[in-house]
Amino acid sequence: MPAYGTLVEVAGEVNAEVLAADPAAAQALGSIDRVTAERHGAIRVGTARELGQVGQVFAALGMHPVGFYDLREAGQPVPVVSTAFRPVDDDELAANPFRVFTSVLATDDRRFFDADLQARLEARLEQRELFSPLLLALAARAEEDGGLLPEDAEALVRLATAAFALSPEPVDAAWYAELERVSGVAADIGGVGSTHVNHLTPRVLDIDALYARMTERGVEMIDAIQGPPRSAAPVLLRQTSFRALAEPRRMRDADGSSRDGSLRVRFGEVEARGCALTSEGRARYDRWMAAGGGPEDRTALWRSLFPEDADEQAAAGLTSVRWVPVVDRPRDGAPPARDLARLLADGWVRAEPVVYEDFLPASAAGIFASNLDGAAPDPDGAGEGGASAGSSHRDAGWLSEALGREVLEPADLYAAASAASAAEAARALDLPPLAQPVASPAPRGA
Ligand code: OOG
Ligand code: NI
Repeated sequence: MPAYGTLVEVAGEVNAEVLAADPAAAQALGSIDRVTAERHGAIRVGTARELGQVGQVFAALGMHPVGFYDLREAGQPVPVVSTAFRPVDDDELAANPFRVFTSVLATDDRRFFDADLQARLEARLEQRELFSPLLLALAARAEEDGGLLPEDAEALVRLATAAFALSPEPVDAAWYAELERVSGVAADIGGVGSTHVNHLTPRVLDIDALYARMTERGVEMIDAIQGPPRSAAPVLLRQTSFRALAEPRRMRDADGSSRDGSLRVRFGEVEARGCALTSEGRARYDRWMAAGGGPEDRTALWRSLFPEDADEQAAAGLTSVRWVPVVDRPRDGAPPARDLARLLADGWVRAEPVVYEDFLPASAAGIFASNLDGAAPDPDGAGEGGASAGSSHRDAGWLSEALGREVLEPADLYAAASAASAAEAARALDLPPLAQPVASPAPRGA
């Protein structure tokens, strides 16, 4: 990955500094071991069949499809829909939450591909084999048996690693260029014979510091950090990336000869994670995203929607937290209240943030778009019409069917974690079941 070493080095420096300044605060959203090991990758495939195979490979590693992202609907549309494969159990997330943002091309979407191009594209995709039968068989066995013998496990890792590596095969230059006129992402998927990890993203504890330092080192970053503004009580996800660098690739011309060429496809990205949101919290984020305005207005709007204090956010019902009983709190006569916000204020419980483990569609679109060569194509160009005419049907149900596995809903996972902790806290404090704080609607005029 171009400049990956620099990115990981700078992320490590920044994390060490944030940790030294305040170890407890630095680890509020995961231990330094987790954060240091934490990566997300991104891959792109062409068909429902290929997506199903990806699902099998990741299932062998305990990674499940979570979330549905429609990048075709973004401000800068890309002809894919996506999910993320990741662990879902608390223990596994705490140890290593490795996730892979996985996109599949919508070849039947008339806003991007006319019927002729669709047919030629699908014919090529049907012919290629991203994963060998042996890899798929080993993955199925690993999933079924909950593991493999050491030599089989080694073979699985070796085959899977090779399947996600950049291929040295020459690229059909004319075909690649034809797809690139529709979308650089379409070319990266359908213009080559295999898939590859597009980027591998480390996590950093201060993304503003990282952005400045990468710029100082001469790496050209994209214009902005995607996601919410900087905050003392971060929520969701902030991301930034640097532009894809030209990498040498062999190109094949129409006469069958091959030559040295280059493609800009793989890039570097970094992320900072915050607390997961409740449905009201998410509604506020969506409202903030929809609001226009310059950076200062947008930051002011954000501050009016989200308090700058993690406990206040939790008590206001905006964030998903684990309610942890404070068992050694002195009993000073007054019985504990039967209300989580009150219990928090009175010191009977602590609110531990549930880390946001997923992605953001608008940020993802920004990351995709900022790394494409040239201007974004007109999404209405290929098709017969307006913004949503010609869109092919895709939703979480479609993804589940393509995968043969249920695509989980992130909000359900966060709500379940929070509810389970509330039930445990109630038991520990000898209280009846405790409801989550209910958020009031966002302040008017905000
Ligand atoms: C995926 C782009 C989105 C993220 O972190 O939101 C993404 C891609 O480039 O394949 O990686
Ligand atoms: Ni990414």
